[in-house]
Amino acid sequence: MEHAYETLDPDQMDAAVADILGATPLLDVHTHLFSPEFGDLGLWGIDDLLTYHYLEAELFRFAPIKPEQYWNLSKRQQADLVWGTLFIENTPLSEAARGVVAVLQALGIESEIGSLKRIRDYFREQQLPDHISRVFRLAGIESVVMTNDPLDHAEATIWKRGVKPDRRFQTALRLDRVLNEWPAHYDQIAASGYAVQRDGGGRTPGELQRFLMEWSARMLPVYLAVSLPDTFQFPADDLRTKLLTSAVLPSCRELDAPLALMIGVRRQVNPALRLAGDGSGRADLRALEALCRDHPANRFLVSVLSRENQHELCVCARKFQNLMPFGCWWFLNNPSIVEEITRERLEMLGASFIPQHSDARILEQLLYKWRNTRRTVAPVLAQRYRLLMKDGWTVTREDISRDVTRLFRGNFEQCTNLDSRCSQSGAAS
Ligand code: RAT
Ligand code: ZN
Repeated sequence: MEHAYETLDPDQMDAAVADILGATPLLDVHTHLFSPEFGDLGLWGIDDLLTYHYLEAELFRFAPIKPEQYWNLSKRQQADLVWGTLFIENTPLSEAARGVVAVLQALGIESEIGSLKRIRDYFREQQLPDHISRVFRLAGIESVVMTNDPLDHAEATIWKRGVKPDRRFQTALRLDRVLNEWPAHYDQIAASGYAVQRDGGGRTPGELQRFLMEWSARMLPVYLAVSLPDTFQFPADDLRTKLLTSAVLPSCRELDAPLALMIGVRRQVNPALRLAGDGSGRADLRALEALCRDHPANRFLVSVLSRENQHELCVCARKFQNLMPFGCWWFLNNPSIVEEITRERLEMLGASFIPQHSDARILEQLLYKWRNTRRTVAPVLAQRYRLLMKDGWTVTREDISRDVTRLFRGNFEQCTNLDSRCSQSGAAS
């Protein structure tokens, strides 16, 4: 148990872990951000921050306005209403609301009551490229992974122009429309020259693979991804199983890329709220066991939305080398729940998981979401080290650094096999 390096005392642990977490540039493995090349698809600034769908859901709890009336307002009017309701008439106590306050503080903007004009002036003066660099630096983030949908018309048009995203923004090929809404979208794929059918029959498997490979050549995704309902079953006698096994999983193998599964969303529980109208439900993780067991040559990055599924996910990860749990997703991204899940994962998986991603939709959210993550994870990690020391192990700064790097970078790099894929393709990033 001798280490060559300086060992730490238990009472130095909180500060040491916080320092190391603060100084390590992290990878954000799932966001909805876009690099500047995607123009207006990339959201930033105060009006986008205030109209974040997490805050819109909260607005309807505090203001009598009906969703239809809200959607008829301009974005600026919506932002005024959210600000007035959640920040002036009420205290911004929720995580999403506190997040806006933390962003303003991180950027050095004074947010005295009623100063929305001053905040808007600040953002109007920013030049996007410099602003992005500043936000990344202040958030301690090296790169983020976008969510890229080849069946989104506006986005696909930009890709077809041959865009090469800023290298701090990596790509993930999103498959929700393919795997969850095939009957509504297969004709879009067919219209672009692939012989796919509504029932998934005929030449569909090969042609869908060809579609995925061509879009992957264009996007260079670090992984393919899909969100799945709480009712997800696998294998099942359904179109999703057919498309997964005949086209998506083989494409992932050919690309040597993992498939990210985000399981447990109940889309449009209240459609009137649009993006804010989704809910969560407990999933049957036997489906995940079957996927990992029956497809050992595939790798899976997995996040589950229901709090009740978290322990089962850890158990499942102990059984399958090809499963990498990641993040505390969406309704779970609250300090109390992140703390609980992270502790559980450390206890069951050591450092073999990815603790968090931001799911940021608006650039500046990186500031509060990563600040919160560091704040919440640091004491949980420190407590593990203290327990280890009590049991007779010595812990050095180098140990902590190695663990933090593994948790927030190495596990993702290993799962996406980025080093080897880049060296094989000669790619620069
Ligand atoms: O967290 C969110 O912003 C959700 O709206 C979803 O986008 C979710 O993260 C997803 O990727 O489906
Ligand atoms: Zn997301």
